[in-house]
Amino acid sequence: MQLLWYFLSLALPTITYAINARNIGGDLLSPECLVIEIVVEVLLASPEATEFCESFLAPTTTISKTVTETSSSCAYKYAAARTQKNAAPQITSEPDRSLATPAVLQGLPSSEISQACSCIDIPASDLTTRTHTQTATSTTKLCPIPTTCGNEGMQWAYYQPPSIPYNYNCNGGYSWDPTAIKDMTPSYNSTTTYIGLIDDGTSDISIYGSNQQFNSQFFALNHRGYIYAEVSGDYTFNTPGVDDINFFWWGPDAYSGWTESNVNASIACSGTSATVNVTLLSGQYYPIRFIFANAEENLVEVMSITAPDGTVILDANSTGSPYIVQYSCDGTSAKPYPLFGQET
Ligand SMILES: [Ca+2]
Repeated sequence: MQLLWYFLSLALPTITYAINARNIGGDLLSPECLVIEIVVEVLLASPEATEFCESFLAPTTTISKTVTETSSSCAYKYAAARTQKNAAPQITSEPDRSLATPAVLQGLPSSEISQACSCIDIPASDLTTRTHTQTATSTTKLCPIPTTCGNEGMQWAYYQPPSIPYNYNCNGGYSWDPTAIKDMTPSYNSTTTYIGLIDDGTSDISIYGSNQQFNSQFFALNHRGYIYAEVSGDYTFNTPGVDDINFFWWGPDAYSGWTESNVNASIACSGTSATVNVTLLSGQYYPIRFIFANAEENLVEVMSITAPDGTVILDANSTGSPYIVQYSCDGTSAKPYPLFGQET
């Protein structure tokens, strides 16, 4: 058959110019059909030709379909894998080629099959539109992931309030009113992505990687920021021990109005762990505040925040994350704190 097409192609100019009124079944043939007249005649004699050509010539329409997938796990440790994905649409159904190609057309390229089929003059009304479905895949995140904008970490400030009482050997029964630093201008402030400080308090110290050295006695640290709840559930705030005193607030009181009486957890001169469980809702920022103070010598400030799935959100080894921030990028869902020294 391919040999036949080859010779027909060579003869095309001669045949085209030599066309007389030839017809098949009473219809005039176009020059293109005359060239393949033999094929067309065989095709017309083929009992399956019409049905095949109707299928082959049928116009197509394409519809787009989106399949949405949702991640099955919702936890901090899976956050890196929960990226939004929009796969390119792909044709998932080919044109209907279920009918066998008539023997006379076998081995020919689609363009020539199409030409031959068009020569048998099938009414357009007999051509049933085929449908292609293009499927795009969209993966949605079950859990929101906040954006970052240089807002990672907590703000902290160093003070030496004269109100910190002596407490040699941290013998217990210790108290100090942290509101003393609300309107006190700190001698230093910065940000940190981790919390944790242990020292013997016999000389000046660096705090949270600062280049500056600080007096390690009779000082207070004020840390404030927000925790972003990636998942809903109980978050654990833990202080395994302290020397000399530690305070923790969360929620609106942590932003403004924090006092000794509304503190969510406080611990002084203790090697015993203090734990607070708070229920947070996914997708929300919550103010958090830690205030630590040391009197003489040894100082121990150790604390952590653990998510419901066991992921440690904040401790002495934490690095920057979108879950502990100074403020939200939109400036409203976690509004910036006032300047240190101007807190209420
Ligand atoms: Ca101490």
